[in-house]
Amino acid sequence: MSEPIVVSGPVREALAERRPVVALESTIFTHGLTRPRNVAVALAAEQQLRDAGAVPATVGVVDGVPTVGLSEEQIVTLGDAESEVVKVGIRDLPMAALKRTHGGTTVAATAFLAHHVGIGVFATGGLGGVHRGAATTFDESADIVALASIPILVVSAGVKSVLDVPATLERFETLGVVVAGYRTARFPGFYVRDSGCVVDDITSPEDAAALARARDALGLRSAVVVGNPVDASAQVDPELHDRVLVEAEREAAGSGLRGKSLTPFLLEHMHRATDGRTLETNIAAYQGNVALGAAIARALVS
Ligand code: PSU
Ligand code: MN
Repeated sequence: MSEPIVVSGPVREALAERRPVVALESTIFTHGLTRPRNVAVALAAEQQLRDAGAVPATVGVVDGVPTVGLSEEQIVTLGDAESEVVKVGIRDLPMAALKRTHGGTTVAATAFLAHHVGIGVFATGGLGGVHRGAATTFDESADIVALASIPILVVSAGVKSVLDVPATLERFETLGVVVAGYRTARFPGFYVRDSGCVVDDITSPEDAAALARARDALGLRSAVVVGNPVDASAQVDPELHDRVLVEAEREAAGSGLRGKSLTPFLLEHMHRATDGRTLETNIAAYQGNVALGAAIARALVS
């Protein structure tokens, strides 16, 4: 039988030589960002990691095969409007294998695959979490359960602010997920710097690496979530943000959207309603997280 998970040569070598490796997800460019910007952002993130002395490991599903360390050609294929690409969470991996589909992996599926092959650090834009109204819909992202059970370190700009951030932080607390604010004691709010929620702060990539080491030394199996706020100059005006979000939610509710199409729908609505402002913020936040991810991966191997 062939390998269930393919790891690229460069990623395998880097891991064997204990060089810094940072995993990147693919849902962010298959379902989160608009084309053709998406592929440019994905490739730029990889280059940013190389320039910072880390090896990029973009994770995705190619013809049903979970792949850690997509080639440039594979990134282009997954990000291309012509190919049919599904959003792949953990539970979608077997179905994608059966149907041999291409897939963009979510935070949950990326964390699972990256940890499985021995990667300790992962950078993304915004995490999934508890949806607003989840008390009746039960809609909470599989990212939550993944972060509760996969010992990886994830750098994000917080939980996507279209979600119920306080409820998500409550779930993290319940499930034992380690949460830290990078140079802030306020958990970041993805499109905005401050979600209004309080967290413990850390001040350096070495602090983040030390948290992951302490977690491992204790044998804890949960993720370390490092919340890294987007630059002040790039955040969405909080008032605009809240106004547009009310509309986005109303439209989503009106269209009866459920399941995994809800998050992409909300993000897309926010992008359109702000004339692309949130798109720029999303990209800026992602770049900041990639930079911090590289620094943490370096600290982890030194
Ligand atoms: N961050 C972004 N854009 C995205 C996502 C994250 O900047 O599109 C994706 C992530 O892959 C995350 C997923 O895991 O949205 C959450 O989707 P859901 O709520 O259906 O679990
Ligand atoms: Mn959902």
